[in-house]
This record gives sequence, C-alpha cells and structure tokens, in this order.
Amino acid sequence: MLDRLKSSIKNIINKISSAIFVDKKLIDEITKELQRGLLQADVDVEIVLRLTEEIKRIAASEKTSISKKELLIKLIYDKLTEILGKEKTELEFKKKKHQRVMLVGLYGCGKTTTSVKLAFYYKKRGFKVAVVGLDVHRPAAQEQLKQLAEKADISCFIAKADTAIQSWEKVKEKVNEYEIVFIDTAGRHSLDKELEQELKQLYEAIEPNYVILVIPADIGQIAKEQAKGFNKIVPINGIIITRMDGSARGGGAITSCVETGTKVLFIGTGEKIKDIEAFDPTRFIARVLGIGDIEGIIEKIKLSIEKETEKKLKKKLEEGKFTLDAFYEQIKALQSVGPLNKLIDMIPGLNNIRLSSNIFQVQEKKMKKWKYIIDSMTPEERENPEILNASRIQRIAKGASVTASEVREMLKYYKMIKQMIGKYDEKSLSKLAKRFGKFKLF
Ligand SMILES: Nc1nc2c(ncn2[C@@H]2O[C@H](COP(=O)(O)OP(=O)(O)O)[C@@H](O)[C@H]2O)c(=O)[nH]1
Ligand SMILES: [Mg+2]
Repeated sequence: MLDRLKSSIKNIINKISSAIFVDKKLIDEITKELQRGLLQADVDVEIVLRLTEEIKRIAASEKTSISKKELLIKLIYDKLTEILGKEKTELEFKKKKHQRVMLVGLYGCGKTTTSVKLAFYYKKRGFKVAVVGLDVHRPAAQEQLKQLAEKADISCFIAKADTAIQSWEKVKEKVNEYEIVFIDTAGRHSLDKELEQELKQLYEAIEPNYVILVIPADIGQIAKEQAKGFNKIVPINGIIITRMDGSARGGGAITSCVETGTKVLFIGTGEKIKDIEAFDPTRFIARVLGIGDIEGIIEKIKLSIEKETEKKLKKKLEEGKFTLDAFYEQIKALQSVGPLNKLIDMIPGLNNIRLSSNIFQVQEKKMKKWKYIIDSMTPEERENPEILNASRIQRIAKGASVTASEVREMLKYYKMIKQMIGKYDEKSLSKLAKRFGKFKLF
C-alpha cells in the first residue's frame, strides 16, 4: 500500500536528518521528492503543488526558535495530515436506540462486504446490530450478504421482492429491535437515472441516520466525482474506501474525497470481515512512514509544542485551576500509558519522588464510578472541590448511585495529585509538561 510514497518520505527524512544546513537547495530537493511520491499515489496535481508550495514558503519564512530541521519535518507531517482530513471522524451511535445506516456505491465497490464488516465492527463495540440486503437486482447478491453475515454471526434480513423498496417494506418492522442496522443497497455500473431514482426512494423510505458511500481505492482521484455525484442525490455523511490493501492509488482516493469536504470514516484493508479500520489521518501517516520514523517525528513535534504546553500548565497551576474535570481527564489519559510513577521514572530528576507502586493504576470500574460522581456535581463544585462538605457529598453520592466514602476516596486521589503537581519546581514542571504534551492535560 502506497509503497512509493513511503519510500519517498523515508528519503526525505533521511535527507533532512543528514543535512548540515537547511538551505534553499535542500528544501527544493525534498519538495520535489515529496511531489514525486504523492503524484505516484495518485494525489491530484493541484493538491500536490499547493502543498509543496506551502512547505517551501513556510520553511523559507518561518523564524522560530525550533531548529529548521525539526520545523521542516513537522511541516511535512502537518501538511500530509491536512490533505488526509486532519482529524479522525467517527459516526455516533446511541445505545438503546434504533439507528439505520444506508450504504451506497457502484457495482463491485465493496458495499456488501463492508456492510458486514461494519456490523461486525460495531457489534464488537457492544451494539446490537443487523444487516439488511436490498440488492434485488443481482440474483446472488442477497445470498452473498447472508453468507457473510452468517460467518460473522450477525443477524441478516433479506426479503425477495421485485423492487428494493418492496423488499425494505417487508423487513423494516423486523429490524426495529436492533440498535444499528446496516442496509446494503444495489449498485450500477455508473450513476445513472435508474440508480438515482432508486436511491432517492430508498432514502425517503428508510430515513437513515447516516448514508455512507463506499468507494474502491483503485479508482484514485475519480473518487472525487463519485463523492460529488452521489452527494447530489442523497446527502452523504461519510465515505469508506475499500481495497486499500491492494491499491497504490489510495492516496488519491482519500485526498480527493477530503477535498470535496466529505469525511473518510473507514478504510477496508482486506477481504476478511475484520479487515476494516477507522480512518485516522495521523495513524495512516504513521503507517506510510513506518512506525519507527513516526515516533521520531512525534518526538520532534512534541519539542515544538513543549513551550506552549508548559506555559499552559504553569498558568493553570498559578491560577490554582486543577479542577476535577482536569483530574479525571488526566487519570483517564494515564490509563493508556501506564501508571504515573512509571512515567515519572522516565523523567530525569523526578524519579526521586516516592510513590506507592500502584497508586495511579485506577481500575476501569472505579473510573466509571468517578465519571458518574463528577457528572453529579454542579459546575461550581467541579471548579472548586473545596466547597464539598458532608451534605454535598451525600447528595452527589446519591446522584451517582455510589457511597459517600467512594466520593471521598476520589477526592482524596484528586488532592494527592494536586499536591504532587504543586511540589514540582520549574524545571521538573517543564519536563512534565513535555511528557504530557500529547495527553492534553487540561
Ligand atoms: N482486498 C480487498 N477486497 C475487498 C475489500 N472490500 C471488498 N473487497 C472485495 O471486493 C469484491 C466486491 O465486493 P462486494 O462487497 O461484493 O461489492 P458490492 O458489489 O459493492 O456489494 C469482493 O470480492 C470483496 O471480497 C477490501 O477492503 N480489500
Ligand atoms: Mg453487493
């Protein structure tokens, strides 16, 4: 997948790392290499030129304290993420509610497979899911869905009928009890009048919460035309790009969709049911770059944001604003990286702070309770936990269905961390801020 782009970016990073000076010649060289890599991944020429011009311009003009080399790497990283849509977009589903997702796309784009992949993905996340097959035009289409669903142990509803609408009418009552229903529709070779009419009618009958367009990576930049075309017929909430595993043109497909303003939600990475990934631009670049390299880059980026985070952290502490919300967010963030004492061990100068070994390893169950406790507080209480007296604690405990001593326990943790942060001297604090840069401390 995108091998050429990968090797281009590797070359670029090597060039930057080994250069003695960052001069015009080097910037020209790396932007040319980047252009080559992107064009071979089928990214639109205009996007490529815009991006490389921007890199040239900023690299030449920026006057920062960060060294030019780091700046260049960060720039390339930022700009690549930008053309891939910057942030991860996720569909939102509620528990205990009936929601419908309609999948649309041309023949062979991967709709049927993707319907089951998606159902499987959300089933794993605790939703009660089902798939519905409305492709009544191709004889084996509904059967194919049924077989795939059976393999994944997912409820499947299909009804033979002359039209997709009739088929939907037959099953719609039956799927009401499911939380998310993925509806596989028929495709055509092209977006013709017939398909247009069928999709419009289905959209009105189904009233989906989301419509998802499925596009195969191999069509490259043509993805843009499809995104625009389908969006004229029914409002497209997001795109899934399939067959990213087998195509070098995925870069073009993704960037051209992003250009139209539609979000890429998932990518298909194989024929198996589990071969689907939520699309996250940053992680995608990590893949293109190879994970080792990305860590190096992140480290450099962290350096560049260090100052800002440090300033923020200091300001918050000076204002005495280590609120309960911040406390909760921090504890949560720490669960993913391990106990705080481990983190502290990694920071020279801080490792002499004594902590009992498991003090910051809060169990998931407890975290949930803490969330309920914090949710049961008034905004004022969250900002100033000092005002929490016995009767307030009682009220909160009741609201969160926990005991008063559980509320007190949480407050004890909170105070402990607050105190600990308060003890840091400036130098240690800046190191801590650096470590926490990517965890969004506040
Ligand atoms: N390698 C690979 N094959 C895929 C992926 N998604 C779908 N396919 C294959 O693409 C072909 C067409 O898929 P299908 O779901 O029948 O497309 P539909 O006509 O839109 O319903 C099938 O052979 C699938 O196995 C993917 O992400 N990677
Ligand atoms: Mg199909």
